Amino acid sequence: MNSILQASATGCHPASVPDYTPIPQLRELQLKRMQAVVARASRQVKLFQSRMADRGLAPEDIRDLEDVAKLPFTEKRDLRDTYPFGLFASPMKDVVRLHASSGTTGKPIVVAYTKEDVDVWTSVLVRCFAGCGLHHGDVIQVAYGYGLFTGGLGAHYGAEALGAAVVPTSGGNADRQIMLMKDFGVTAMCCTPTYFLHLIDRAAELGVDMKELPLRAGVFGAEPWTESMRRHIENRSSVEAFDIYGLSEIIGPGVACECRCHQGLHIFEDHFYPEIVDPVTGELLPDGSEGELVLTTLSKQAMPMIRYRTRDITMLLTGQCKCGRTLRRMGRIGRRSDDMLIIRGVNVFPSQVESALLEIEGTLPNYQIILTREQELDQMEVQVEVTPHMFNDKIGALQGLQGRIQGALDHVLGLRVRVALVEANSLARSEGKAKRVIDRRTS
Ligand code: DLL
Repeated sequence: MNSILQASATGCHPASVPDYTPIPQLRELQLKRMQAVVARASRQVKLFQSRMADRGLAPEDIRDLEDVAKLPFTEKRDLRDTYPFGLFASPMKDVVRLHASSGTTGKPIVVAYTKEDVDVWTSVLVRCFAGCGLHHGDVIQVAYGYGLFTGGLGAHYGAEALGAAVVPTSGGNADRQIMLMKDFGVTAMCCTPTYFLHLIDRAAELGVDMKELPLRAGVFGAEPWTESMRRHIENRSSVEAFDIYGLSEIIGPGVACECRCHQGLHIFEDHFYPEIVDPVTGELLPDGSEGELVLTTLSKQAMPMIRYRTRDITMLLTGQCKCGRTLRRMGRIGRRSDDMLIIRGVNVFPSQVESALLEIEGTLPNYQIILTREQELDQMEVQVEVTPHMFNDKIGALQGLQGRIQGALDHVLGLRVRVALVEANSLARSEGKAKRVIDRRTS
């Protein structure tokens, strides 16, 4: 069947047609785009230029897709070291949007988009939604955060371009979310899976039966979740739950998404070139092996990313999906190879907590992060040892210190956390590496 017919036969939006490109044509397109992006980054991005020179590589050395493995990696550290605009390949006058995500210490990492980049981003989101069976006429509530986080605006533009009616609630205020879902006849919900679980619980408390709502799809991502969470969500509401994946450095949500077969997430390979590498050696692994996902943006203008080490552990699945899409699929992301935590969809590195505490007088460099899940929502408590002098001081001084720590953490993490002050030497010491994080969440 030709691809347009196939797309319409499966009820897809016309924008999904690239999902069915025959594989040889897709590989040809990837190579052409790979060569163009490597040439662009070599011309415009100093760091990439010098790494290519160090390896004695020129853009012309990329003759086929196997040559991609010769290219240098890019890491989160590179974004931090070139903060804020050092990896841009477009002049600021061509940039129409900036987003930011947590870095490993105080400063965030910054990502930029030209108008063409926003259009590509929108188009991949349309393809995600179409793959979830959504279309013109759906009412899509976007409860991912709007702002520097890519979730809200990314999903919003895609849903609007799909022809759906968008309800841009952003995160928070569960009672209002539930009221709008009910009153506006919302048919699809976009949010983190744990937030949706929280909404299910809250709806039950309010006497709203989630199974009675016209909701039929949930597009959940931004944090790891499991098959058992999917079952739980689908048993307690009327939604079919879809996994959507993405990261700011590459584009935001929309790098990959499940289709209705739920056999892995299709990667929009015409824009993002995937590889799986050994997380320790960086060596390329064959399809079907578990390892770290490495992505290259094939069409990004403002900030191309070459062989970006996502730190997300997954595998590329072999074989074709029953839906007929030729795009390769990846498995769920179950874990990361670094220490990044995801709390209510917000990325947090223990090192950010540490650098914030180091700025505050009266604290000791001993702290512990305790993660729990209350009413389906992640909670983070930071226990901080304070100097004996502080502890002997008046209550007011301790409260003042607690407030300062709270303020500093809110500022650095962009997340409300609890702060508990504890006496010096009261936190358990480990013999080797300090155990900074105690994760009591259960999936
Ligand atoms: O979380 C983008 C996004 C928004 C994706 C909304 C999906 C939905 P960042 O804040 O840069 O971007 O965080 C990216 O979150 O490297 C993964 O570790 C994790 N992550 C994102 N989606 C999933 C998922 C957005 N479906 C980091 N499953 C990534 C597991 C996910 N982890």
